[in-house]
Amino acid sequence: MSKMIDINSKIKDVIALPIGHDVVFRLFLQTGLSFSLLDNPLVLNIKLKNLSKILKRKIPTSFFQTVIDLVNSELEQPLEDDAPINKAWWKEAVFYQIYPRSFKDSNGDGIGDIQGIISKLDTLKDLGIDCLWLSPIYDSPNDDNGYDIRDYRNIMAEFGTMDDVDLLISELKKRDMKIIMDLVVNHTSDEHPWFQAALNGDKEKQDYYIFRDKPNNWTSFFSGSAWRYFKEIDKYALKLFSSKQMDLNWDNPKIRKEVADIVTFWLEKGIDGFRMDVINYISKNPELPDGDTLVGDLVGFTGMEHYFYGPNLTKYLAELRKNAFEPYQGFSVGETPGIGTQLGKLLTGDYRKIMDLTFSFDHLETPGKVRFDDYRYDLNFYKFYLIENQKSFSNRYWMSLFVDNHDNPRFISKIDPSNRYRDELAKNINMILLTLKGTPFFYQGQEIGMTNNEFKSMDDIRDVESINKYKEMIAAGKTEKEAFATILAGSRDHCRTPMQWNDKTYGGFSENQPWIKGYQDLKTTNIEYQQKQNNSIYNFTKQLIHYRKENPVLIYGDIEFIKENTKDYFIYKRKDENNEFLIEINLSDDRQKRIIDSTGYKLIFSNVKNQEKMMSAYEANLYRKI
Ligand code: TEU
Ligand code: CA
Repeated sequence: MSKMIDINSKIKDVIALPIGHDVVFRLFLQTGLSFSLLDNPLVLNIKLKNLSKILKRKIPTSFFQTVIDLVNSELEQPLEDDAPINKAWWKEAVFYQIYPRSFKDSNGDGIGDIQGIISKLDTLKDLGIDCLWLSPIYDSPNDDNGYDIRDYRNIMAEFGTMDDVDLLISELKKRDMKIIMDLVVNHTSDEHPWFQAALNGDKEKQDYYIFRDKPNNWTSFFSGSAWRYFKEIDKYALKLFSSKQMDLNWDNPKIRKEVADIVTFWLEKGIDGFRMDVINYISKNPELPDGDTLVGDLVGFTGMEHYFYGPNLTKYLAELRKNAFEPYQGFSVGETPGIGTQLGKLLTGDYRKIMDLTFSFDHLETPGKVRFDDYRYDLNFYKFYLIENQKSFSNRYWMSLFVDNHDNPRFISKIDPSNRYRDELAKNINMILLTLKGTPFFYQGQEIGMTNNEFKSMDDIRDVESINKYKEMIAAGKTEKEAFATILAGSRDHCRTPMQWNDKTYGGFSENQPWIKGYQDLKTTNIEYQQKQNNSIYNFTKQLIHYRKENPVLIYGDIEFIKENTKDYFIYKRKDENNEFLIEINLSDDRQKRIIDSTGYKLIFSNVKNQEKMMSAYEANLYRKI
């Protein structure tokens, strides 16, 4: 347990506490302040009450109180000792996220489905995938593409039936593959029978949700207020996401029991675990106080300090793990926006028994930028983030490694929208993911270098977040052109375009017009073509995945960073008593001098054909010590 902070505490006392550490990191990220300030003793010794000096703006006292209360709400420190690594299948596995709607359509209705997934299992096995993560496939009115669930024990009709799912599970087992599903239990659809009953006056079911007579000032992640009014019972219900995604009341033990039953139902069926949607938002400050407006300005959403690491979060999750996951040894990875390194460790430390991994998003935008900004991502920031985390993770913690998912534009497009070095860059990133210490999660299309989509107008856009945001910008006076440009920069639809299997119409995804249009190059950006090309992104990634499996030092070995302060280079070693690998990466599109001596090493993988005297753009090499 550590000391509480107050207004006279210094910055260094604040960042010594886990919430303080993560919030300050987030603050620096959000405002674009240089992280090197945090190495400066003068800055570290500034008292909280003098913060306005470095932030160069007036700060109201209420802000300080909010921060102090928040930081003091978790005094536990992540345990650091020299325990050996606990081995686990999920530390060794390569995961692959499928967005079912866009993966493979088996019946020509333009919508991906479960039979489509089954038909591609051999390809995924060939690539070396060990475990699939399926975005939600449950019955849903699809306001947010399945993240609004109407029935947790039934399958979305467009995707197939429960028999299809049973077949999928058995086909996976045949291939010695695993599967995790998406557990979306921060909220349900407003069409869920519980919510419908609540609207019909069922008092017990009303207590399943968060109803109030008056809204507070919290804002939704999908624009506007976080509250929706229901005239049926003359009350407002909390909805942090779309207007059809109603937040559940986790303080009600009945909800916790319902969730445990859902988890048990699926684990009993034979799945291997869950990715848990916005799981760190489930415990809200029961008083639902207004959010601090300055905090809201800084993080982009008002109210977050009252639920992003709520008072009962770890208690409810530990209970869920014990009651539902442990009997089946189910694996869990939490999607945890806003959770940084220290809180992540408190959620995943093996001795804590809360969850196995988290997805943190702190690396997805460079400091001072948000997803909807049009800018070029600097890979030096990814390196900085990775080194920070890899260094702070002792054997009790394990890191998830990912760059793409269904909520973000394609990472390689953020780095270089011109696609000039598309192949080199895609291989470079895939090499980083496969050689660092942690569990890699690939997103469909990443194995063939799929890039952002060239949507032509708002008519091409499907995502509720983008549509709401567009309307909000128009209402605020932006021109259609300006508003569309913003959507184009950050839309989640970029990575939701149909998976490209071959160069035929619709990329072999479907016989008919898909539910969302893809405008990408079909000739070479498809699985069939790249499977036949020796030096394709697909084959590079595949060989590296298989090589990682054959060389456990790339999984459990130590990591050592070299010349870590040298800009544009990312160089590290993985080693144990018997093996040593050296990874040498150019993070820029410039040619660079070679700054390490690789004599005594053998080159095993490279994303360039011929190594020249200088390193070429985005060159990435894996060497093995002879
Ligand atoms: O995402 C949660 C989340 O906070 C973001 O990734 C979100 O999409 C964005 O930042 C909003 O500004 C999860 C799911 O991954 C996402 O697809 C769902 O829409 C969301 O939860 C609600 O279930
Ligand atoms: Ca279909």
